[in-house]
Amino acid sequence: MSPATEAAEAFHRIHGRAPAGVWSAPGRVNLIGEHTDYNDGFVLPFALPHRLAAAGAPRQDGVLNVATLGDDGQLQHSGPLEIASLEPRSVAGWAAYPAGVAWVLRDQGYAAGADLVIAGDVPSGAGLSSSHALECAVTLALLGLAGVEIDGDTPGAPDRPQIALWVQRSENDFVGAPTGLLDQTASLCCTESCVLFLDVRSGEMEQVPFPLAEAGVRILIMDTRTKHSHAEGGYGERRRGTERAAELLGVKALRDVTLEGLPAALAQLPDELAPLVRHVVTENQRVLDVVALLHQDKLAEIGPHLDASHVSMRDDYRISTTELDLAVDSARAAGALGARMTGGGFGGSAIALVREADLETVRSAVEAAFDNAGLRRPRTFTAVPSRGAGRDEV
Ligand code: GAF
Repeated sequence: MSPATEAAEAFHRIHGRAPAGVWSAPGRVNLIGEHTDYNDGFVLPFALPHRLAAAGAPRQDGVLNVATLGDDGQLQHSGPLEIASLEPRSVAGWAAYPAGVAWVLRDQGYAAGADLVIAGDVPSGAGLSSSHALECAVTLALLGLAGVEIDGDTPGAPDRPQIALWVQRSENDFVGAPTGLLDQTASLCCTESCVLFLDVRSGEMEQVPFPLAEAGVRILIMDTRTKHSHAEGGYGERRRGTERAAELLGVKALRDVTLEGLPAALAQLPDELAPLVRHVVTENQRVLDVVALLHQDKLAEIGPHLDASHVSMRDDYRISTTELDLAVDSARAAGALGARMTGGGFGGSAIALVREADLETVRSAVEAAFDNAGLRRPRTFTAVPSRGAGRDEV
């Protein structure tokens, strides 16, 4: 059953009537371009086939009421959230995400209440952006229930990049997570069969074809099912480090440091900041190099850039973990063409580019490596670039 049908059926069970509509949004993997988004740089994500769907109906009393259906079939309820009284940090746990977007939409003049039921299959806590899938699905649902269809002909309707900025605001200011624009833009703007080349500074986007089947390769996702306790603090600390480095270098953002200017920039920086800058500057270049290879139909040749990206995150940005390194190293040793951790780091998932014929060998080798190390096996699956968020027919 699709997430949309599942959400619609659950809505019917809970509320005794059909929902007025269903909207869904995907999780993402980032192919390359990590921790570059908040440095005004480049990213290259694609949307997963995994989605979260929000089935909803309007309410007239200004209350947002959200229920989510967990993997175990259990429902969790947010309790009634009065939209007019929402304040930053006033809601804890998963309900902070839907409450946060309702808070932002209130400022945009959309303050009506809704009953929402969420269902879907984006793995949570896997670094695959389930929180952004939730935020994007809820945003589209609240807008849709207010009569605003983003791809329709509603006059003055916000476009997808505008909605991504609203979702970022809800995450930064309401939830309190200092994240960049990568995840919500991926969830909203990615398209089937393509990776999204986004220049975060200018907002320019290009859908770059990513023909995995034609190239005879697959992307293997390895969810290590780990999250390390320093994840929250570590992200903000890295972000502040890069902002401080930009300040010391007298540039608006690290995007303004070129590869040619990198040695001189590094010489000006304290030891603790130099590796962060080296990661961001070289990672931006790796995104450009991968896009250039994809433009030349050389998908199977991007592997070395994925490898270099992982080494840079492990050694310079210091956001990898034992499990992520083991997933990457064992996949590479078993014949993957390239591999790297994806997302914010400190746990979560790694990806490997694998020749179709080598897929099972690589998967088994990764599992064996975790067995031998006495670590819980990662959950592994392949994924193809899929459509972005939108309204579903059920
Ligand atoms: C997390 C953040 F939410 C993104 O904005 C991005 O910074 C990413 O980590 C690292 O590239 O997913």
